[in-house]
Amino acid sequence: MSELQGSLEGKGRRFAVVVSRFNELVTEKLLAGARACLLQHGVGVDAVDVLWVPGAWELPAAALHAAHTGRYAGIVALGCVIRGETPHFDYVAGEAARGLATVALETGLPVGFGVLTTDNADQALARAGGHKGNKGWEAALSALELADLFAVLGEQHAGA
Ligand code: INI
Repeated sequence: MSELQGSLEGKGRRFAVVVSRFNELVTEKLLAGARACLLQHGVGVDAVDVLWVPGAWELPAAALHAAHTGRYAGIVALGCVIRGETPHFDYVAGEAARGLATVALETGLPVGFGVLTTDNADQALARAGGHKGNKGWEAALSALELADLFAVLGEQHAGA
């Protein structure tokens, strides 16, 4: 029996952060958290590409294109969908989540999910560096861990 868990070492790896401008007051804080997390875990400052998109709806397509470049060990997707602001909250939030999961499964790349879905702006800000932490940091952390896990699995597969 063997147990595997990816390390959080980011040195030598390149990441794309796709981030939406909609609710930018919140998403810029998610971006700051994600960037700090990647840099603190050894990712080079020039090895983080930030790709801005209009809204959460556009995140999956941008993540898919980033994945297809073959440049990245992982992708971090950041957005903020607030229920009070839109009757189509469920479509935007649901499709962003579904689309990002599809990108991860179809490309095999880790996609950290840092899309907030909240009832109001206060709940979002609390999760973007406020008293509930920073979901951008958490999404970057999961991308780092899975990038390493997938690399280890790839090496094992090559050596098998
Ligand atoms: N996009 C968001 O990221 N968050 C939202 O809360 C939101 N609202 O409220 O509508 C939102 N809409 C824009 C959407 O993501 C697309 O950018 C737009 O429909 C153009 O395709």
